[in-house]
Amino acid sequence: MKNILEAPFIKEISDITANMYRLGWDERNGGNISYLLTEKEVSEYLDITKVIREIPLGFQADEIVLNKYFLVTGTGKYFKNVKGDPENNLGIVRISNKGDKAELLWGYKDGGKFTSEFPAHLMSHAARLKVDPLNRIVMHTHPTYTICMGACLPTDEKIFTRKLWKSNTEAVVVFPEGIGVLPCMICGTNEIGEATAEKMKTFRLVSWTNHGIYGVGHNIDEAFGLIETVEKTAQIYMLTLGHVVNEIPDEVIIGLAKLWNLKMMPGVIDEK
Ligand code: 2HA
Ligand code: ZN
Repeated sequence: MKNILEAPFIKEISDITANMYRLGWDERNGGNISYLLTEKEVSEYLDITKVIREIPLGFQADEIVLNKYFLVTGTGKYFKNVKGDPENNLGIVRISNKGDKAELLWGYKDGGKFTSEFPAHLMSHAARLKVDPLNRIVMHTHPTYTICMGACLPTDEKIFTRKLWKSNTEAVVVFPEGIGVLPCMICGTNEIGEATAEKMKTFRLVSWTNHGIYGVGHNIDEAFGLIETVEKTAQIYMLTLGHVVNEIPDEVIIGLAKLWNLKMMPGVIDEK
């Protein structure tokens, strides 16, 4: 059996959490990541018949994630500490075949458990897997300018999407389907999980007003790249708010979508 601390997925999540902390997005225990692993990947490092503990989920997991393996950041744990101590700050769980429990195979060494946002993560995985079987990552973080921008706009995904597309020519290219928006809600609940997963049927990005953002992808780079592009664009928006003279013309946004053969979220730009 190989040493799990040398597994590429442990290295990737350790590197990205350290990076996100350094970006100032994940204060204290802010942010959480879940990474869908294959049985083959896990079996190279762990005896998958050895369950350390069973942890109740508190909700019924969707059929599509039953018996699936997830690497998940721990509740109350700090992104800045993951790299130095992966076994305390991370865990690998398998969703039980009844979908009511998580079977801990590794990690949460001090007796901890998965993030309080695991309902939103697991429900989002299920929603994305139904539209994109290659999706593996759900990433949640608190990027400063994205939160500022959400506070300055009505909770309307067409308006949020339009402001982003009009501020940075990369935006429409990176997320032509737009960004989903939820109003301010109580986090850590099944309700916000269900609302997020509903948005994930159409969007790879969901803004939680006054809180942060969710991004998904086939791998860490993709999920991070989506969020990073929103945050960079939100920074441009916030720094120019009230001063803009040169807003990106609608024709340029339409031209970019044509050039890259992208299907834009309807109703955001008047395509005439
Ligand atoms: O885990 O980010 O949304 C801390 C949070 C809650
Ligand atoms: Zn959060």
